[in-house]
Amino acid sequence: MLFQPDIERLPLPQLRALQNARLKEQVAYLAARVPFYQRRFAEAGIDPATFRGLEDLTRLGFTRKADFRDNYPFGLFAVPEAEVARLHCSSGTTGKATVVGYTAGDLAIFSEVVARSLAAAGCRPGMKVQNAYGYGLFTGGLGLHYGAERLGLTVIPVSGGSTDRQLQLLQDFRPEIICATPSYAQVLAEELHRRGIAPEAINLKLAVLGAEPWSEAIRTQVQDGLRVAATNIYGLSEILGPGISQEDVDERGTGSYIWEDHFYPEVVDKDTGEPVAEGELGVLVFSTLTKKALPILRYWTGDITNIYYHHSVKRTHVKMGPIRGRADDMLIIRGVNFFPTQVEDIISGLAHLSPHYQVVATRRGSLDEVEVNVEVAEPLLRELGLATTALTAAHVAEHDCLRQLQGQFAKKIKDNIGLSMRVNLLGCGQLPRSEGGKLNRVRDLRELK
Ligand code: DLL
Repeated sequence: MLFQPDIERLPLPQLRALQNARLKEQVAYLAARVPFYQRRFAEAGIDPATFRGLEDLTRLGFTRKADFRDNYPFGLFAVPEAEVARLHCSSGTTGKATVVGYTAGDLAIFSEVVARSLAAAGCRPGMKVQNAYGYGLFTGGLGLHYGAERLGLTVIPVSGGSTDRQLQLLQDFRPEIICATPSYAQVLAEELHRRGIAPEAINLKLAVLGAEPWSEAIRTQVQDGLRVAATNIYGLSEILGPGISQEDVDERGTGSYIWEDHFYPEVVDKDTGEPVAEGELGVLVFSTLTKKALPILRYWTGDITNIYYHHSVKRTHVKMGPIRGRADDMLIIRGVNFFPTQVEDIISGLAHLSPHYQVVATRRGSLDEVEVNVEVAEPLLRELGLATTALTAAHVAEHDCLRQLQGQFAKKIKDNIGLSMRVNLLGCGQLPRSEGGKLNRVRDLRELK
């Protein structure tokens, strides 16, 4: 099962018909089983018997993370606990974890869409994959694991972290594929370089990266450092886990295919909740079409992106752009809304900055302030004859080109985002790195005072 042309190339009218039929079934199923949705349907005046499918979906309000919390742990489940084959939790640092459950049938679909994703990423049966997503309650490890097995790959279930062991296995077992968060793939690339391990000592060809936002600059760093073609995998626990969308290895940079036969996407305005035009940015919302243990309608992911149809001969399914940020990650600084990924975009356009950055928001008196810490690219520091790992403000002051770089970056921030931010240039490795999982590049210290 490499490529499923009958599904992945289904002409749009047939895809819509399939989605309509599945959505109607999902609504009838929920109406019979889940009190939360019974109430929601009643409030929205939806009668499952006359529900017409996609055209009626927007009558329903959004399901949000708070609804999971209010129904903790199993209140949204549609099957008796005994029929739940596995439980996972979504990551998240605040409040109670979000619990999700799967029937054996859900797990089979989970494996199938991850296998389909890996195939689109260029993976082929017989290849070996080093799976550096965390195993455990996080959906990344086991999600990728079973999908990889389903595709016929040999899985090396190393989990996240333990960089020494990761590097050893890359050399000894010579897997062609690595699955990891992009920030951890950056760490592996840097460590290979730092330890002087020759590129020929490893055999990687593909990297399947996701679970956190990443940029084209990070793609370049990982692709060059690990000598791989790196593609994006997206997903979230509340809807399934990884494998909701995937970038094709030959169409890198043009968006990730959403597997529309199982997940129906919408993009809505973050303030009004109204659908936006195709291609416009907004909050991504998903409805499951085939889930049994935990079907969810109109889930407000909080992820900001756009969706669009395109002209690929390979597949008909809609594509989504990279995640631009989260509706709730948005920082409001002196009244200006901004996403940290806007800073990342500017960094991508400046040759002498590395993709490692951190945004720190603080409050002095009643005034919000933002600082951007960014590491300077190693070649420039070498060229200047500076110690690459310990750059100080004094060094910056002494070198015209560093001062210019700092000024240029600050000016671009001011011009593009409309905010003045203090820019600190750092040496290589001065900012925190991923310890194997997701990396938080934003520190909002304002509430702590
Ligand atoms: O992160 C599932 C996953 C595992 C996806 C492994 C890809 C690879 P959660 O822990 O529930 O699930 O976190 C979901 O992570 O709403 C996004 O904000 C973010 N996210 C996931 N994939 C991407 C991606 C997993 N490719 C939340 N790009 C989502 C940007 C991503 N953000």
